[in-house]
This record gives sequence, structure tokens and C-alpha cells, in this order.
Amino acid sequence: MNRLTKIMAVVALAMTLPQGCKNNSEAGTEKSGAINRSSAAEKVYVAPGEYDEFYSFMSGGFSGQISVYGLPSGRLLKVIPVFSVDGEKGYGFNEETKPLLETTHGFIPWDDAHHPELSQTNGVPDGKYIFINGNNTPRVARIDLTTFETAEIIELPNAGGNHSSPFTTENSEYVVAGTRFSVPVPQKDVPIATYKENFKGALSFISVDPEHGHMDIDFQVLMPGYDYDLAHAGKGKSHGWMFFTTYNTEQSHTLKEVNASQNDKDYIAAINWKKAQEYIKDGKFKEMDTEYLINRYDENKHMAETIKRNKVRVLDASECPGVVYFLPTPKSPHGVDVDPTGSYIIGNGKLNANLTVHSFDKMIQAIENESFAGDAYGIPVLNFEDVVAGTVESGGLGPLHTEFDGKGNAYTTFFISSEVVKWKLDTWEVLDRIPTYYSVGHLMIPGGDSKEPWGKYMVALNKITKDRYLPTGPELAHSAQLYDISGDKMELILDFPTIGEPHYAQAIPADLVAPNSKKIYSLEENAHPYATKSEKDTRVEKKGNEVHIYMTTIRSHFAPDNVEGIEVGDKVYFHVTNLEQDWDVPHGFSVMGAQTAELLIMPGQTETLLWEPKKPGVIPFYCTDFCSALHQEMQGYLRVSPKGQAPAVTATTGE
Ligand code: K7E
Ligand code: CUA
Repeated sequence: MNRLTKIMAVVALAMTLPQGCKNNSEAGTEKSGAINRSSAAEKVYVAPGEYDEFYSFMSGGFSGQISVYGLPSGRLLKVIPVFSVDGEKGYGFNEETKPLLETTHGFIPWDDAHHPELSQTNGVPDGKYIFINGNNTPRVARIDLTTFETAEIIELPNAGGNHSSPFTTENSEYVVAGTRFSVPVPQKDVPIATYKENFKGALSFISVDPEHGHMDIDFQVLMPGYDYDLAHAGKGKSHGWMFFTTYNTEQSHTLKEVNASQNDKDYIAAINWKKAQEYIKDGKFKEMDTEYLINRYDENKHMAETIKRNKVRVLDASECPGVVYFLPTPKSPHGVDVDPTGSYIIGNGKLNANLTVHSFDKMIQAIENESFAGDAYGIPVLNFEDVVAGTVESGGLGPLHTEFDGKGNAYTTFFISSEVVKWKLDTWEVLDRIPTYYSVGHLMIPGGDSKEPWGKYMVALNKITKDRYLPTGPELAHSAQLYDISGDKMELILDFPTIGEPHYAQAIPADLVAPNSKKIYSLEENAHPYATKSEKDTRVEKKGNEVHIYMTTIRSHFAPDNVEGIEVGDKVYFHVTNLEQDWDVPHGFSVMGAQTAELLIMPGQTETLLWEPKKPGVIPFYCTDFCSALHQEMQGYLRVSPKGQAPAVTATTGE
């Protein structure tokens, strides 16, 4: 057996033998090792009416969303729709949010979202925004943490699988977006076998406007046709650098399982983005014709708008000395993580047992000495021995991701051996290890990839659930596990199911977010072109077959609630303004036969539902959100006549 097949065999074994399938009565203790039930329960108990200490933002993976959980309780607080349409909130169904999901491929109602990343100030999460990548149709979204709603989605040209994304620099100068799959750049029709000649990897540096958060692509660095897996920014002394893992330096385009696992070492690409900025400033870039969309939600208009860009600035890595260096790293590294001081760059070589830690200082020294082992596509390759700071003899198998507690310790997940290993920075000694149930991917410590982690809890995000919960047919809930890491030994204190597939998560103390949470939209500031700010302005306007109904809601009626004069074949737009100005009083709106979803309209907001009646008759509509004691009375009728036979349009409320 070669090394790879050995690893594959261990993977297979780990999959078929979940640890501890005991009968139910013993299961709680057996499955989770030595749990002290009452002390664990006390640690996660948040009494009714009390608040959690942290907001935790979990990626939804193939659900395309972000879910928000309280920690330590594991209570689900909200699902924020991002890349996937969501009938619950009308997201992607109402006219206002549809543009957020527009791309150059047209309207895309789904994506695969892996890495939530909080915006930072001085290297610490600041609670303003959370970013997340769309992996499949390359995009990055920005969620505003005053509203917990998607505020912007930017598309990424020249990319194919936006995975090493959207990791932020210390002051969110940039969030980056590296392509997992190299593709022809610019895209063209070529034989797949011409991979080595034609395929390239584009790493996008997305600027974030400090005042409004608006994203745009400042530049892309064009790299050799490898796979760019994950990234993390330098911090402190290494601020100004961004590190990306690569795999498939073999440049295979088929059966990567085998063919991309040949090289003993792949690279961590160190990108000096401040140097790149100089090249840009000096005009030493190429302007490439391309197409991408930026979709921004305007909070006053309650509406998203699309901006189209058709150029992107590109730096070719091989032609820009000083911008990129390669650090050889064993063995198909997945995560790349930078410790809170910015001194160490940790490569998690997923086909390896040991972790490779590179030293930033040694890297800079080697660059100054021009001590290179050679080059790859014109990019200098440093000597492994020159840059390595140490190796963590982990005793685990399949390291994926590392986070930090801010007390000099690092925590690494091991997918194959299903565990988290705690080890010490500088000495590289293993301090503790604890099993996960099962096959952990990312882990998360609040602020754990920042300069100042809040190192109290650690959450393991597991790929396989098996016997942890009551069975729910072939598809089981994915799972998070909460550990207390405040002591020397890690202690498992809670399991809780998650939505979709959680890859990464981030968490932040609640008091950095909660005080800024928006309660209502001001009706006065509502600049929606179809807003109706008082009941006396409600009306219906019909032009040809287009009908606009200006409607309002307030507890507990719609105005108008009787509409006549609509006919089969009309396009009816309900523009519904919620006149309420109280926190937590949304109204819903739904019409029989609508081929979209409901509207869920926040206080002071206007939303629009398009309805195209197919049959004559009298059609009820109603409020979907139980808003008052008379919610069941919150209802109305629309009269639909055969084409060409409608009476004059009328819209009435009451007599
Ligand atoms: Cu390791 Cu997509 Cu960050 Cu999942 S990725 S595990
Ligand atoms: Cu409004 Cu129920």
C-alpha cells in the first residue's frame, strides 16, 4: 500500500465504524466520552428570558444560507437567506430582492456557502458585517448585522468554484476570493486536455468601502492553474500579506483523487497585497474585458439594484516580482491559518499526520536573502527548510483547520481520526485531544481567526452525524458540538443540529451586535417608488394589462381589501407597505395561485408581489403572520374577470 491508499483505507474504516453505537439508555454517556452531565448542563443553560453570550453565524453549506445560533445554548435565532431563495421571508421571490440573485448567467436561486467571515477593525471582529462565499457560481455576499439581511452580492469573473473566500484583512480593506478550480482565463472553448497551457487561477481582492460596506473588485492576481483551497490574512507584523493554500500543483484535470495527490509538497502562496497595490497605482496592470454584476440592496428604497461591470484589473503573478512567493507545504494543504500575533502560518496538509508551521519572519528573511529553491511559472519558490518554524507531531490524521484561543494555544481538526487536537504555539507540543462525533471539518472559536480571540468556547462542525440524534430517514441533521475550552482540558458540553452543511462558522460577543440591531424601518424615510405612506393614498392603477395595487397593512386589515376590475392575463403587482412602527410587527401577504411566495413585510417597509391570475373567480388573500388577536380577520378579496369582460377598476376598504 502506498501512503495514499493507506489513508483512503483509514477513511473508509472511519466511515463504517462510528464510535459507540450503544443502546439508548447508555448512549448519552457512551457516545460522548466522560461527560459530567450536570456541570455540562449548567454551562449551556440559558434561562428563559435570558440572552446568550455570543452570536454564532453558521454557514449553511448546500442550503446557501447563514443560520444564527446563540451560544452557549445552541438555540437557533434566525436563518438569513443569502444565496438561496427563501419562501419564509419571500427572499428571491419578491420584486425587491430578486436582483440580489442576478448574475451574468441569469437569475440563480441557489448556491453553496462555506465561510462566514466577520468584518474586522484593527484585526478584531467589529460586528458590522458578515461576508460569505458562494462557491458554485462564484460570488461573495455581505450581510448587514443591523438588519441581519443580505445587503450586497458581488459576482467574481475569471473564477470557477469560489472556495478560498471571503477571508478579510485587518481592517476589511479587502475580502479575498480565490478560485478553487482553475479555468481558462478569459473563458474560452478549448479542449480540457489543454489544462496546463490554458487554465489559470484568479485571486480576487475585493475592496470594502469603509463607510457603506460596498464591495468592488480592486484587482485580481492571475496565478498558475492550480487549485486554491483556503486563505487567511496576515495580521500584526504580517499585515499586508494574504496566504492561500494550493493543491493540485500536479495540474491534473481528471481523477484528481489520485492525480492531485502525487506531489509530496504543494504550496502556500504568500501574496504581498500592499506590493500589488503599488503595481496598481503605477498603472502596471492589464485591464481585461469581462462581465460581472454587483447587486446592492438600498435600505431606504427597500430594493436591490444591479450594477454591471465589464472590466477588471489584472496583475499577472509571473510578471510582478515581489507580489507572490510559494512556501512548499506537505501534503495537499487544506486550511491555512495565521496565529493571533501574525508570526506563524499553519498549513493543514490533509493527507498528512503532522502540521507544518511556517515562520513569517523566516519567510521575510529568505525573501531578502533571495534564497530560492527555484521557481514555478516565474514565481519564486522558497526553501522549505528556510521557512519552516516547526512541525506539530499531532498523532492525528487528516488535519483540516486550525483556530486559536488567544492564550498561546492552537486547536486543529482532524477529519480522518475525528478529533480536535490542542497544541502549543512555539513549542509545538500536543497538550490535549478530544474526539468529535464524527469527522469534523472546520472548528470555530469566537474571534478564533482574529488578533484577539474570545477563547472560552470551541465549536466543532461535523460532517457525519450517524447515531447522535433520533433518526430522520436517510438524511440526518448535520451537527455542531460545543466544547468548553476555558480550562486545560477541552470538555464537550453540547450537541446541536445545524441547517444544511455547516462548513465554517464565526461568533462574536452579543454586546458587539445586539445594541445596533434595527427594530423598524422608518416610514418617513421610506423611499420605495411604490410606497404608500397612509391609508388614504391606497389605490389601484391599471395601464393595459399591468395593474399596480398600492396597499397598506396595519393591525388588523389591508387597505384596500376589495379589488375589482382585474382580468385573466393581467400582471398584478401588489406593492404592500406595512404602516406599523412597532418592533416585531411584520405582516404577511399571500394570494391564492401566486407562483412566487408570500411577502413578509417589516414595519415601515414596502415589498412587491407579482401575481398573474390564470382563472376568473373571486380570489382571497390574507396575512400570513399571526400579528394580532384579529389576525384571522386580516383578509380580502380580488375579483378576476374573463379577459375583456372586467368592470371598471375599484379598490375599496369598508363601505
Ligand atoms: Cu474545510 Cu469548504 Cu472550509 Cu468545509 S471547507 S470542511
Ligand atoms: Cu397581519 Cu396577521
